[in-house]
Amino acid sequence: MLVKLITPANASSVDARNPLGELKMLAEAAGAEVVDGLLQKRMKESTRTHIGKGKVEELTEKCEASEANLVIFDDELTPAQIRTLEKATNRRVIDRSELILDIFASRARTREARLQVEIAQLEYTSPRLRGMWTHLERIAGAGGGGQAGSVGGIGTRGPGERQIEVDRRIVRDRLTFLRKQIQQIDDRKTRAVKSRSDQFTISLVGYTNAGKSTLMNALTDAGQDARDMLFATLDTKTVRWDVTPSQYALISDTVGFVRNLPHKLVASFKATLEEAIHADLLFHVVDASSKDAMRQVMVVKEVLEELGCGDRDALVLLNKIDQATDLGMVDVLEEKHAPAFRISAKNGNGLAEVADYIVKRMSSQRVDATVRLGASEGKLLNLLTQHAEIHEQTYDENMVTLELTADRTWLAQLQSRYPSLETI
Ligand SMILES: Nc1nc2c(ncn2[C@@H]2O[C@H](COP(=O)(O)OP(=O)(O)OP(=O)(O)O)[C@@H](O)[C@H]2O)c(=O)[nH]1
Ligand SMILES: [Mg+2]
Repeated sequence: MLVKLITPANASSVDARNPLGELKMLAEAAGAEVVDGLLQKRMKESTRTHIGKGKVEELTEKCEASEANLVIFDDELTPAQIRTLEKATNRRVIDRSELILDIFASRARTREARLQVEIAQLEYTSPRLRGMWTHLERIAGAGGGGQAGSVGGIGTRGPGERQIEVDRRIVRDRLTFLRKQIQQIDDRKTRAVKSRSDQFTISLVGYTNAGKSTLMNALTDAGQDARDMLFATLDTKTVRWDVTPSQYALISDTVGFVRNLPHKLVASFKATLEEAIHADLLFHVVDASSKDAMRQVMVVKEVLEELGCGDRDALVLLNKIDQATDLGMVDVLEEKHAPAFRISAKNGNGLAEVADYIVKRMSSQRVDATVRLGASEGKLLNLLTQHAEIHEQTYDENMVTLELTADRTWLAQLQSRYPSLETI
């Protein structure tokens, strides 16, 4: 059962045509079957029960009629509200943040992602721990464990089961332990990302389901999971994109964003998004076929701000142009975020133009260098004279020394292909 309260304060973030649409997709992504929904318009929320007292009764009746065993609220609830609502409806009650954390818990594959989700879940749920004791019995009976289909388990997967035997102190100890582990991974990750500084790096960011992974698959042979579902991608993956036969960039696919992403989650996903934070360029992929595109663009920008990369250079890619219907909106987006590209990751439209743009971008970073190579290395010498600007060329014995200006990434890539090319 989905519930949303609309107040003048949150009205602007509500999709008027389909107020419960995104919550439904999130619930389904967590493996729940949505049986019904309830909306209430009110001047402000009730401190005790979030929705009004009369609505709580209606909610209970609806739950009984539809045999719903879980109630999901679109807005954040206080631990006290959750307790009161659970008692009144006699059902497990969770809010949007807990739902998102649960999806992440069931999708996290790498050790790093698992640690991050567990930290976020513990941080989010530990203030509510007092409340947890009251439904421990139900949690134990719900068969959490993270399997899809164990609907009663939503909001309890991941560390949920563990809370049965822990108290706050143990939670704190566990958090300290997890943070230490993640710090080690973070350090390693920062080093790995920094070591790519010779390369041109691009990071795909965007609202969940915008088509980031599909784009990555179209450009490379990454074979990313690109199903029509929210948060299909959770772990960052970086692969090589051959922009031209002789030049490549490193491109990273990252976790999608969603509105009201729990803050704890954003913080703990910083390491996963390390690529985005250090990338030379962001590809901001937008689902241009969504009526919600304008708002989604804003949400992505907000999350990027939170991550401290709001000022990163971003190229807006208006994706799914093959099925976009509101072309007026696409025009507006294009104008506002120029230069933006209209693309279809699915049928490949517009991708050649993006590649051209990237080639230009990569060439705009020129460096002066002095290099040395064997005089007999004709092929390499040829490449250098073709692609770099040579200022001076001196021969001694059987070596050539060149003073030149060239693309930073092109030169780095040439050196990795020809280790005999020395820089002085
Ligand atoms: N028609 C059309 N569909 C597309 C296009 N690009 C992606 N899709 C579809 O949109 C859905 C989501 O694509 P993904 O690539 O998984 O999206 P994502 O941004 O990686 O999503 P998350 O990883 O879940 O955040 C899939 O069903 C894709 O087939 C496009 O250009 N045109
Ligand atoms: Mg994806």
